[in-house]
Amino acid sequence: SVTERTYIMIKPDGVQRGLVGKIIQRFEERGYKLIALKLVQSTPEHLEKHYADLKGKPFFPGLIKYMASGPVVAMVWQGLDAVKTGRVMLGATNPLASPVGSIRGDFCLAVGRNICHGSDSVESAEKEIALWFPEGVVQYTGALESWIFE
Ligand code: DAT
Ligand code: MG
Repeated sequence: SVTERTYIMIKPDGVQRGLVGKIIQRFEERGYKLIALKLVQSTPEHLEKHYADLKGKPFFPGLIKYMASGPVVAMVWQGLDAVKTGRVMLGATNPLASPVGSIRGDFCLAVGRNICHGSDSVESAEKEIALWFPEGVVQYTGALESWIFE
């Protein structure tokens, strides 16, 4: 639906490499509405909650260390089919399998340095938004909405 929300995060490598503006630009240009945004230095405890489903995977300790190694940009984007289309815009988990034109397909190479995160279902999006934005998101009317949605 038009009010679907997804949690998108620019990982520490995306921030360090100066890709924040480019990644935000893709979501803006596609027509999604930014309803929450902050730069955060996360902690291993918080990241273990975010990645709870992956606990036990061999790469889990390295993933937590990487994700806590610097600030991340936490964002919520809203709009038609935000979760699934957000994932398409990011590309595949492995950047080498990501099409050119996707964020990972254009900007990175290694699965352990894949620069961005996007929720994989509406249900995980709700959980992730609550975890990263306990203070809530911002509500406002997008001035261009009637030009982007029927
Ligand atoms: P995604 O980020 O595409 O949702 P995921 O939820 O399965 O992928 O995994 C979360 C992150 O963990 C992923 O972005 C990068 C890392 N990861 C996943 N599989 C990995 C692997 N086989 N080796 C190293 N890191 C991996
Ligand atoms: Mg995932």
